[in-house]
Amino acid sequence: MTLVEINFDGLVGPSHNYAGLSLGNLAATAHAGEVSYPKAAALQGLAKMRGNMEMGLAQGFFLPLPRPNRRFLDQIAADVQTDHALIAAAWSASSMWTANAATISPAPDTRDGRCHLTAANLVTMAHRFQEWPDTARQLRLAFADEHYFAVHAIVPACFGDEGAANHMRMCLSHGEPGLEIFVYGKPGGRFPARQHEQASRIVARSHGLDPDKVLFVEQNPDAIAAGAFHNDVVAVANERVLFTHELAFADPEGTYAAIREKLPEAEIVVVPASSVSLAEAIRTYLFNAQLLTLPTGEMALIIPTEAHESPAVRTWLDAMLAGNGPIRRVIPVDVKQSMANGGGPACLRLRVVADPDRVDSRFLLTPSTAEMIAAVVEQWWPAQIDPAALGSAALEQDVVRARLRLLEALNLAELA
Ligand code: SUG
Repeated sequence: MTLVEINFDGLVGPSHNYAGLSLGNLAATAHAGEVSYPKAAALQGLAKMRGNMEMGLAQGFFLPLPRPNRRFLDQIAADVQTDHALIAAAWSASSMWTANAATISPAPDTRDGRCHLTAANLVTMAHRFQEWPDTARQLRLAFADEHYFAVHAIVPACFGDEGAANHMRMCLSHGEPGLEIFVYGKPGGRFPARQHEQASRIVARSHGLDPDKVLFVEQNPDAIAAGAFHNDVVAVANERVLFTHELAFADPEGTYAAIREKLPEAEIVVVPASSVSLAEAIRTYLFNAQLLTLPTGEMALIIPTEAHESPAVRTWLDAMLAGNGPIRRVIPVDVKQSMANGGGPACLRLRVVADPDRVDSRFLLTPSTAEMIAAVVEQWWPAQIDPAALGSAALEQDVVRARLRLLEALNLAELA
């Protein structure tokens, strides 16, 4: 059995829009009410996936969830004339950010030697709380083989859980046992702390992790107040490398020391605030990068173009590349449509370390599937959506049909 890291990106759904639903997510609130471009958004996401696949990396995807969500609309009894935010919530394409779909503990880390997945409850935001039943359904389909995978129900909804966006795994190589680092926030600040410490602890226990190979780390309250609503906005890890802003954690030195104690080979690359301020890190999403080990063994950082175009970030990255550090390549990608809602390259993917042969192959990207997806998106995805049109019957018909066409093309109509 060959364990590799598979990145499962969320395909951007046909109802992608800017409704300003996420308090504390500065990009999303800044773009509230703007016209969105679902077709361009989906093609940008697909281009990122193809780029990674062409570098020889395993690439998977998850399907957009059914929107507008009829079940949710029935539950909330919203009035289309007056309850705009609730209607927008039911139309949200937020499942594209699969870093929030679930938390994953790969087989080498768990007591029973299976890969454990817990769907995130996402209770803090109404538009995201509706995701988990359909997400769990999709996870159960993609990872159906119970000999290798255990898909858990959400943790009790009294404890907010935002999935892998607040979870990092460090190890010598993906297939070896790892150190799992859970990052939580403490409530009481300017913005909601979405990840509850108890949720992280419940996930760690139910995945059967060795308590010696787990860390629970508090996120810096100043980072949440500055707009880092998930830890993956200010830090990312891959194998033995942690790439982090100096203000990511409440106790940075204590965190680094605890990591080094458990993984002496850890390399911690810290970007000081004097080089890239917290505000610039959050504006550009430098850390919402995919830190990937290429088949050559080199590590590459897939950053959004917004980061690449920032003089402060660029100066720091150029110095990093000129030095002797573990990150050897920087690759910018254009995911501007997602970025405007606060979702960078790392938000758009869920990492699962597994044997691709054990995963339902309908969720794995190949060059021909990519072409098929692109053709469906080109033909059926709306070119643009004005948020004022959310709730309209004509638009509903378009987005429902578009998603069904995709499910049919991928032989996944059972998810309808
Ligand atoms: O939950 N944006 C998402 C962005 C999620 C980013 N994910 C990670 N950091 N891993 C969120 O805030 C905005 C939707 C709107 O306002 O229309 C939104 O849900």
